[in-house]
Amino acid sequence: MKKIKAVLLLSLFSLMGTSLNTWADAMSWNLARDVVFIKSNPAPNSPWAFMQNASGTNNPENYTLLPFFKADDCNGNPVTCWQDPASRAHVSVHFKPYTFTGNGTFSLTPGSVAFHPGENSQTIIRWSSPIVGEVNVLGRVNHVHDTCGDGVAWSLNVDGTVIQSGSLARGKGTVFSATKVPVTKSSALYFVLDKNANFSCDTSTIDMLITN
Ligand SMILES: [Ca+2]
Repeated sequence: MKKIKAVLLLSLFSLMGTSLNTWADAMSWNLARDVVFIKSNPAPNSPWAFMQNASGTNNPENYTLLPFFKADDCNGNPVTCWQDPASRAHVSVHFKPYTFTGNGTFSLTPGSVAFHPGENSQTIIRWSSPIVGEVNVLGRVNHVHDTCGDGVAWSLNVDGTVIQSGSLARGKGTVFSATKVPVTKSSALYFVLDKNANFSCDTSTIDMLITN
């Protein structure tokens, strides 16, 4: 009887071990969740970074980090931001309900990641792969300031290759996704937001989830 109990316990621990190992290998990176508590730039151990591209050619070789960072309070608003005051490219994560009023109006919920291209630059969200394997990407991008301008264009790039792209008319949004994207620890995924021809009213929001 004791032997049977011992075998059963051994089997149970073995199953638990399998389960834990499987869980430990399953990872996800959720843009808003991962950046909402960032307090320094670059953030230690974060795969996310915020960039711009003023070259006119959509290629990672031309991307540069947004130079200004402020946690918790940016331009008088309860947000953490990455931006370039010169180009006006920016990425912001909001902590409280936010309503823009000025040239039209739009509202954002707490936890929203909002971004805007620069006057002559694309704004880029980079995810640098911490793993070797395959990843899946699911996201939604919404153009939220529908009062003026000509909407935005976007692309999802793996290193220097565009794997999806599109345009959003004013006030419109779309889902983007990719599955089984092979990555190494030198790979990066980039979400690129482009102003189209006109820079006005291009505030957009993004949700982005990467899983292995
Ligand atoms: Ca535009």
